[in-house]
Amino acid sequence: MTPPATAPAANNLEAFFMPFTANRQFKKNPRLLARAKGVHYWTPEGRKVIDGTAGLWCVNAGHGREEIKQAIAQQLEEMDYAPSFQMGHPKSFELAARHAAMLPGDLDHAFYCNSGSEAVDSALKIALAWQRARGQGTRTRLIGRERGYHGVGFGGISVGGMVNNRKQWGVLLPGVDHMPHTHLPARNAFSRGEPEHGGVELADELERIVALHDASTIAAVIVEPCAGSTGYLPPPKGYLQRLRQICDKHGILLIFDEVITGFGRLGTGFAADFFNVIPDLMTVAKGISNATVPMGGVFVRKHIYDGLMNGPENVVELFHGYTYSAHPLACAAASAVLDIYKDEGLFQRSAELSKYWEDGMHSLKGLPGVIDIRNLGLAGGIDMEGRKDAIGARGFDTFVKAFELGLMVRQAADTIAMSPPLVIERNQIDEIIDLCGKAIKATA
Ligand code: PXG
Repeated sequence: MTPPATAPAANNLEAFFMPFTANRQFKKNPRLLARAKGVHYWTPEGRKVIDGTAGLWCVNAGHGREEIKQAIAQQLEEMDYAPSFQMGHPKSFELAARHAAMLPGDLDHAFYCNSGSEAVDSALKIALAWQRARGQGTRTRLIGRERGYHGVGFGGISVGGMVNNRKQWGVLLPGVDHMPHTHLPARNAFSRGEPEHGGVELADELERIVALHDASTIAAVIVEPCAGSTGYLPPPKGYLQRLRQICDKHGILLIFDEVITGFGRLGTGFAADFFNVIPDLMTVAKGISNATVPMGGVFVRKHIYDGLMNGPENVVELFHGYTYSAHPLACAAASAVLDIYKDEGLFQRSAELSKYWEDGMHSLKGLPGVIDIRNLGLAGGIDMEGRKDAIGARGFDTFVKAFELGLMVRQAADTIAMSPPLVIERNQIDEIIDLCGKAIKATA
């Protein structure tokens, strides 16, 4: 008998070309999520999974927030879409003013886009345009860092430092250089919070790069204040402060990629607050809208914005933007999320929980093959000894095992990273740590 058209195909997973996924492996043994509320997911069969990663570091206020849902629905009712090129809608200006008010220093202007990758490419373009506008058009070089993740646009992978994200795509942007990464396990293994050693000397590597290329060729330096995707690498003490000094000395713009650290992950609004270092440009995404509607942004200091407001008033100052820049639904969601962050004091909550989280993470020291544990704010990374000749195999098995046990974690090679929603409770942190420990033991 021919099955009715509505019956599931033998393998109806085939058509979706999944991002950053081993498609064939996944489709043989899929891990599906069908519902979410608070700090939990449920599989289509109804199995409950605790969200140890806030989705992909993005659902900071927890899943299924009614207030956000209502704000999006109301906006959809009022106006589904409006262009932001030579037109505007009130919520975009309102949101930018709210962001400017909560940002440190004179980060007073917001450029909106739809993802972290777009935010990074936008920030790099703003940096180049600003250098040119102030008569320093020879400054075209961009400096990133090994192990950095700045999304997947050509700009982002060029300044990024993850080999797998770069090697398939040829020469990338010309004129890019990289500072060394900040992971020094021999000196800093099992650090709690910011590692003690190497901060200033690692930042001084930027001086070496300046000496090689000359400051007059360098537009900007971009770093994640705390590297996320690569396995969570908090910066050693003094590192970011020193980078700021070197950039100031040489007229180089400093860009913080706060796609992960922004909106409360470190227990402050932004990493810039946590480290008391104000970048010239800051990229955000993820927590900006609690991942309900895709959104990203570049926050820009006053002198950068002012520097671009030159030339005749009728001329477009930055030939850059997206159809969905400041999409009304994204703006409505982002504004509702700000209310939640404020009303529930979630950044403060993240700060208060971070010590408990730190103790939980470090309680996994001593498990088989655990060679480093790091934490900062409400996130952390665990390095495991890999299997011989199979980099990442143990990490992947641990991720799968955790999911089977009812915990979602992230895996990068043989590192496990976790970053729960900021609404997590202490007993739920205990559960996450317990399940993570079981998964690590099971794959030893
Ligand atoms: N910058 C940083 C610092 C990021 O962490 C991006 C830019 C790009 O954002 P979009 O929205 O274009 O994906 C990111 C994204 C992981 C993981 O496993 C991390 C990200 C995305 C997916 C997975 O750690 N970060």
